[in-house]
Amino acid sequence: MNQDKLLTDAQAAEFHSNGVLILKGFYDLERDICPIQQAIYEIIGLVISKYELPIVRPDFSPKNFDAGFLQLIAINRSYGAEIYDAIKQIPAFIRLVALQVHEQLFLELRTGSMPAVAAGGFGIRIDNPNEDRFRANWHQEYPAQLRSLDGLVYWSPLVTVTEEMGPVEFCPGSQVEGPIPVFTQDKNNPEKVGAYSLTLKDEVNLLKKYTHVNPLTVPGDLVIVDFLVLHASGHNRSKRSRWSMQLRYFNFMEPTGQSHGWKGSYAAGIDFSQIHPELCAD
Ligand SMILES: O=C(O)CCC(=O)C(=O)O
Ligand SMILES: [Fe+2]
Repeated sequence: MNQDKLLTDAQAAEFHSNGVLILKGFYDLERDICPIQQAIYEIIGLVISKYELPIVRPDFSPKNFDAGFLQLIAINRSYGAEIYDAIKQIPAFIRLVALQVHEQLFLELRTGSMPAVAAGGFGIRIDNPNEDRFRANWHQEYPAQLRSLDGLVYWSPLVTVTEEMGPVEFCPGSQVEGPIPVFTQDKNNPEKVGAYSLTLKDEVNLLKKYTHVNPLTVPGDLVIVDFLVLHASGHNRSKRSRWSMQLRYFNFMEPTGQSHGWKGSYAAGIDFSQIHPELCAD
């Protein structure tokens, strides 16, 4: 493993205090990010051809890799789901998931850990304008992912995120709450299912206790998020989808994860309430 540290002491301290840390320009755009954007462009093209859609696109560039996508989902929203499921299988994306720097960051932030990649815990979100069904409610990552209590989300945008696109909102410092009980149904949004339906017990009061930040990021930036920090999707009120990558790492050494055998949550077909009945507020 690389002996040079990736983080300064000040950055590590900021992460330990806030539960969230932004590393500007962390990835090499040409090497790490552009091949993923190019493959998404090609897959959108394959779906346009397959359904013989009357959509004409400019040639690929990293700035317009999603050209045609909004027209495509306007014709049929299910074409978007086809693309969403496909793109997490892009080899360049899987290479990014497994980059050694992710393991090294974990080791620097979690002393004595043995880092692990959360199976089924990586993907590429497409937050479409004015679409609420797949917006993440205020949540902690742990109930939605399980694996281990002290995991990290590595979040990185594929587009320049503007205020109108609804950047992710965080409550710095809220990881000190520890795991918070959740309701397994969202009464206000009955269309939400699985991890999307979880809602925090006593959400209103919890959210008042902390300041909220919603940092703007650009491709190449990395946001590291503690599995216990409160965060939520913003509302995309722009005219472009907000494309972003999520990778999740956990720690084989952490006792709660060990006790349930590092089980996954909804995406692994597991009923979270069976593993942690004490965290179910229903
Ligand atoms: O990108 C979003 O809107 C939410 C991301 C999130 O909750 C996560 O990456 O864990
Ligand atoms: Fe999350």
